[in-house]
Amino acid sequence: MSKPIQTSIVDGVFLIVANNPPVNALGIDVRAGLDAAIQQAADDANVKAVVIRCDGRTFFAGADITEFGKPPLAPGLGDVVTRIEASEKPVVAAIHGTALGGGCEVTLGCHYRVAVPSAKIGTPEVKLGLLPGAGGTQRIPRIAGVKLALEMTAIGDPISAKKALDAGLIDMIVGEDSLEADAIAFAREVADKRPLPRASEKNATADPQAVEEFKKANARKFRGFDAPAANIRCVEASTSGSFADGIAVERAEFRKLMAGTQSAAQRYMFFAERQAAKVDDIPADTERRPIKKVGVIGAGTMGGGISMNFLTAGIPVTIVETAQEALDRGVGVIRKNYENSAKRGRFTAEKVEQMMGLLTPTLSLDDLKDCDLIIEAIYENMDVKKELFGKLDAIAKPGAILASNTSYLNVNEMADATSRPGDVIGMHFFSPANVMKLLEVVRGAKTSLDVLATVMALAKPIGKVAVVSGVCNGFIGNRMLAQRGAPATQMLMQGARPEQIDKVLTDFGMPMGVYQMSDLAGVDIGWHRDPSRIETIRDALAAKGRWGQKTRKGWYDYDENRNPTPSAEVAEIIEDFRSKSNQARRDFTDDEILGTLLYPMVNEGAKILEEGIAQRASDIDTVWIYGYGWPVYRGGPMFWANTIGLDKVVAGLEQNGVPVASKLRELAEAGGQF
Ligand code: HSC
Repeated sequence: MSKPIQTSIVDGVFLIVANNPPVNALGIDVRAGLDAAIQQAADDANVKAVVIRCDGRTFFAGADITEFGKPPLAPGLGDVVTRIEASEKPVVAAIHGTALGGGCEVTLGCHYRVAVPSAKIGTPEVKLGLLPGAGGTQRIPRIAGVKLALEMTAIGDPISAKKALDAGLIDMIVGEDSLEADAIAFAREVADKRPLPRASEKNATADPQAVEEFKKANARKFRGFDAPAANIRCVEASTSGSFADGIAVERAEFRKLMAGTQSAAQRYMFFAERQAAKVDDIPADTERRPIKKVGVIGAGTMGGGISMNFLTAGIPVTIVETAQEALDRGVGVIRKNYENSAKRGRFTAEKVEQMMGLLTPTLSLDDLKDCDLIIEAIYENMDVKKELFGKLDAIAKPGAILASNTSYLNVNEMADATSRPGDVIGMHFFSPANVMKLLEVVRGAKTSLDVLATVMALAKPIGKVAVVSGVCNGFIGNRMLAQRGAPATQMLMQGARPEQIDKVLTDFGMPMGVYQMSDLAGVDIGWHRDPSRIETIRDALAAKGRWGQKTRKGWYDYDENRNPTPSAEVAEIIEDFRSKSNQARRDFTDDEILGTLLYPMVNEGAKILEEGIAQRASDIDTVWIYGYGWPVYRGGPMFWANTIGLDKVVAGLEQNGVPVASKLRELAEAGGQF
């Protein structure tokens, strides 16, 4: 393998070029090479200035995350950055792609920075439960001020080259195709300028009001996470003492985060998400089918949201409904969603028109004949779906992929209603489908490999994280979700209150609890619709018109702004059921509620692995993070179970009389982990 750092001298400028595919992560060989190269430039009397550039698709995208959690190898990145900054000869960073994390910190150690217009610069460490630990929290505020430093470090989204230029984080935008030449010319220009601008020698001005406002504005977003507050503390430290003092704070905070469970969970999820895209038995050379036009059947909430994913990605969509009114309504909602996004500054009005221009509404299934992918998003009824797939079989062109957005039905049955079951697959989007990142890709027994490969690859351009699931009732996510319903009811029957159960889940970090979710979805979903037939608490609620948020009362009472309050009527209904069933009332601790609800889900996850429905435990975790809002700092149910201890999970299940999955028991007995 060639060395990751190559050097040469061009017109008196020492050119350092890194090449460490795929993203030029700053692993030990890169750091050592950089360090040696800077020394070499210092020692060479013919060198007047230095340029650091990267080959491949991007400037350094950060420290090598795979090294984290292992014994540190010298030189550390902080030391390399210090050495760059200490150089007596000007060092220029030549940035393209994404200068992220440690990559951004390398640029901040440089005396000057030039970038191509498409470059992005940022410190996303907070998304890994960390902070920029190589001086970033101290240098950014010294160059760009506290306000931007807070945003860049505690929120972690990269900024454009233009914004970086305005903030002083880069000195010049250069030609998109002439980065190296322009950077060398720039270096020659500044070669004799002294003193050298060093970020560590600047002062950052304290701005307590900006800090308070920032904390307040993001309180909801930061809830439960450790890293944002640590980033904020570091930025504050940059304004109150020397650079060295600030670095000491940064180092201590970094070490604390690195040793914690949250960062371990978030780093695990970084790789889990990327791993999920890989299907073990798809050969790398599998040819994908081109997807240039998509058909969507159903213009309701799901169909509309699904269509938006493709329109936003620039892929034309033909959307089909059975009645003009429903079609118009669906198209109207799509337009309104885009216009609202435009109001928030996400799109220009022009872009909205462009995307709407890609949409063809129709009442005729025949108009789908030239689509490469057709996704049905009609209501969940197997007979109706089978009939539809039969029709599509007659209409769709050869090679078109036929997909169902079912959230639990058997995709194999739909496939068998066609003469081309190899072309049939499940694409389970989550509501709202234009927002939620998860795409559960349901692989039927006969789905061909190239169809699966095509759909998995399609996820990225439409901004989704794809996870493959085998066929079973509810697939990975909903099958596990279903496990918490019965234990929750059982707790109600022993005196727990709906709001108490929900609070345990939201305190854990879930976006909502069992009963809040039921109220949002509709208490009446799946109800038999006979008010005189009352067999469950849910039947009693539905019979009284307590159908959830839509009727302003469900498990909770709602005011006009849909704010919930616990309901006395519901408490009475539950108490009535409890006393009739002769169950004794008892108290529940939060821990008990949590284990009672979540251990059965972990147990089901183990069965899903046993049956080969999910390829790997990390795929299950990816489903839960991106489809159900499981808090990423807890790493998904399977990772979370590992942190709790599988023996404790088994004991909790046994105590509640839940049969333990053999895979879970075996792992627990062997002291293993998922
Ligand atoms: C950091 O920099 C900490 C510093 O502050 C230093 C602290 C020093 C502290 C000392 C104190 C005592 N490492 O995403 P893709 C892999 S933290 C290793 O599909 P894209 C990725 O797994 C880091 N591997 O590509 C995948 O591998 P696979 C801060 C990394 O084009 C492949 O590269 N930086 C890696 O869609 C392609 O990745 C970040 O958080 C890394 N840093 O997106 C940036 N980055 O093919 C993280 C990627 O085997 N990276 N890989 O699956 C990204 O956001 C995206 O990868 C890019 C590219 C936007 C760079």
